[in-house]
Amino acid sequence: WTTFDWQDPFLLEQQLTDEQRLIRDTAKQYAQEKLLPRVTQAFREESTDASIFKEMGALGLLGSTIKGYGCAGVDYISYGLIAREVERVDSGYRSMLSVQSSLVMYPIYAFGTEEQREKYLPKLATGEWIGCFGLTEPDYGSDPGGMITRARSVEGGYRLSGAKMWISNSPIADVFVVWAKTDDGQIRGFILEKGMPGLSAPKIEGKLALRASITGEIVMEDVFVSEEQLLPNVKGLKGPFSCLNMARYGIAWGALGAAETCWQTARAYTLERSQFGRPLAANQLIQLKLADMQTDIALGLQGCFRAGQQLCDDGIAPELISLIKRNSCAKALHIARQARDMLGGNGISDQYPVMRHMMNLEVVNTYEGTSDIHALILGRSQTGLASFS
Ligand code: TGC
Ligand code: FAD
Repeated sequence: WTTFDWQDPFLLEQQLTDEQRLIRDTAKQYAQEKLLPRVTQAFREESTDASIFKEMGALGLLGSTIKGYGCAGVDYISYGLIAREVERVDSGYRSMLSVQSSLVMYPIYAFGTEEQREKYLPKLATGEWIGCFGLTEPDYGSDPGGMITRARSVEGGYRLSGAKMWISNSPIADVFVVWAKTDDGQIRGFILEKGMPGLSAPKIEGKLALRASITGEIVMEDVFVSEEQLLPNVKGLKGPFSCLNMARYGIAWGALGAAETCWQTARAYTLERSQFGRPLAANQLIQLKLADMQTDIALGLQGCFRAGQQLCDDGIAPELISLIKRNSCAKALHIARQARDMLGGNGISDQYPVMRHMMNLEVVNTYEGTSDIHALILGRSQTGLASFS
């Protein structure tokens, strides 16, 4: 028998390569030293520090799985480990990282021309340019196939009209990857740039979650884009969904990072605080909650690791990504709610990170496909019946 490592029951640490550990340590040091000290204020004031993109870029954290074009070219387990470390501090910071990496750089890399890759990827990799991804519309969220945004063919290109809603980074974005239907009803991807006539991106005010990450709309009033701005190598919903596969995989790791912070905070707090003459942590009800947190996080991380191995090897089924995204978000949200409760009155103070994580995780459980939408994807996979069509 070996000794039980209560913080790492499956010894995930031993399953990582030296390179993966090094990348993880770099991300961890950055997140703890540079992001953690500013998150409370940023969340309180609902302010997004755009310089974070350049800081992440300098460390090779943006578009990190892409090979070439100034990107680090790391493997998918490393990408997951980066997301976990950043989200250990705040889901909003991980959101900034995932949108730039998986939803903007990935489609340009996977579906763009060589000219588009060379023009956009190096500046997105350094964080000099900030990107956003416009799929959701005011009337089409879970069902993006119904989108209204149109790209009408005109001489030399297209004119885009429509509105996108709930778009991370859009008010500060330089580059907009937007999905629209062309005259033949096909969904196609377009790269728009800040300053194009008819393009605006107003901020959405009053969010009670993910407040360190700016969110906005994308409003397009007959925006002209030339033929060169079309992503030529994909048609249909599989374009945006392929990007979502990558981002959802990162979220599955990231949400567990947030959960780990909540678990560790609750453990430390209940060891320190006494009621009825003994530490809270001495009570069975508290230990049960700690055991559940430990179990869900450890099993969840192992699932993410296995999914990462599949991505690195022969590829992965999107349904498995739905499974881990849904599982991580649901478990993390439950852990955050339990941790908040275990801190009593202090649990609602921003002097502790748990309520901020709890509110953020409401969003993480909703975006990139809600928990129930991922359940329906898994339901379809085992019954052969699509409940949503
Ligand atoms: P369906 O008929 O299932 O599929 C249509 C076409 O798409 C293909 N496809 C996929 N391809 C690659 N990866 C996947 N995961 C794919 N899922 C589907 C499919 O093969 C088909 O291709 P083809 O060639 O046969 O046409 O489509 P549906 O309209 O019935 O879809 C239903 C459903 C529920 C699965 C889907 O609409 C869905 O996933 N809805 C959730 C929407 C969503 O996730 N939105 C996310 C917006 S972006 C965001 O939230 C960013 S937040 C980022 C941050 O801040 O961190
Ligand atoms: P709806 O689709 O209206 O769903 C409402 C409820 O109905 C949910 O509980 C859902 O599960 C349920 N529901 C829907 N259909 C069914 C069904 N068939 N059966 C049973 N239940 C169903 N989008 C982007 O494109 N880019 C971004 O960068 C982006 N960033 C975001 C950032 C934030 C802070 C937020 C909050 C959202 C962001 N989104 C983004 C949008 C996000 O992806 C959508 O909010 C999400 O997909 C859900 O869509 P909806 O809000 O329209 O909800």
